[in-house]
Amino acid sequence: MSYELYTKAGSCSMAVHAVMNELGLNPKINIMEAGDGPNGLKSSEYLKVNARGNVPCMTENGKPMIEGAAIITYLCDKEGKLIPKSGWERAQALQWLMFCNATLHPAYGRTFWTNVNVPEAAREETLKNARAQIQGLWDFVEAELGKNGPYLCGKEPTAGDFLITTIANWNPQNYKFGPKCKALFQNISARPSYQKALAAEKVEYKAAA
Ligand SMILES: N[C@@H](CCC(=O)N[C@@H](CS)C(=O)NCC(=O)O)C(=O)O
Repeated sequence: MSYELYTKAGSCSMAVHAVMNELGLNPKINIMEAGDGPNGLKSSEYLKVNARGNVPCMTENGKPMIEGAAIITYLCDKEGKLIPKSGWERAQALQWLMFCNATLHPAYGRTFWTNVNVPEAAREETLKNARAQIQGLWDFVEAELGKNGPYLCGKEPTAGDFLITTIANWNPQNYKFGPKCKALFQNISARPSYQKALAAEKVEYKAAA
């Protein structure tokens, strides 16, 4: 199998990058940028690969697949790692992967959207509310890790740990992470697979500090 990954530095696609490294898949990495220039997400060349013009996009033997959580689930199932095969353990791993993908990521998306689209006069108040909601999600994660840590599903890392570690690094100065969250970010970001993704995307990891 030959794999390629289209990713943008430090974005949600970096979690797919780290998971692919963890699985030993050796993808060819294409670092994309905003806009329609060379390596642009909206360049005509990239739109032929992924008409959505976003990341992540993974190709397997030239066939493209989008949606990070779906890509991660497909690859982990195929390799038999990071998402248990069946039963309650699988349900828990999927719960946390979806929490990151469908709850935490969109909550951050609202702050990014506000920065660009809300007129300056109303922006700070809107951002304050959106950030308070994100802080509530981090407080929830901290409490859950207190019941069953040190990873989201207990003793061993699963796929969601890679996505949550990546999202935590988006403007980490705006949020207060508890010690259990920080320890999780530290453990995951120190793994060789994650370090390799950070180096390739030229990203500094700050959320564990
Ligand atoms: N639901 C999608 C969301 C993908 C997404 O929001 N990607 C962002 C980076 S985190 C992106 O490509 N933004 C640039 C754009 O849409 O132009 C997924 O999880 O794959």
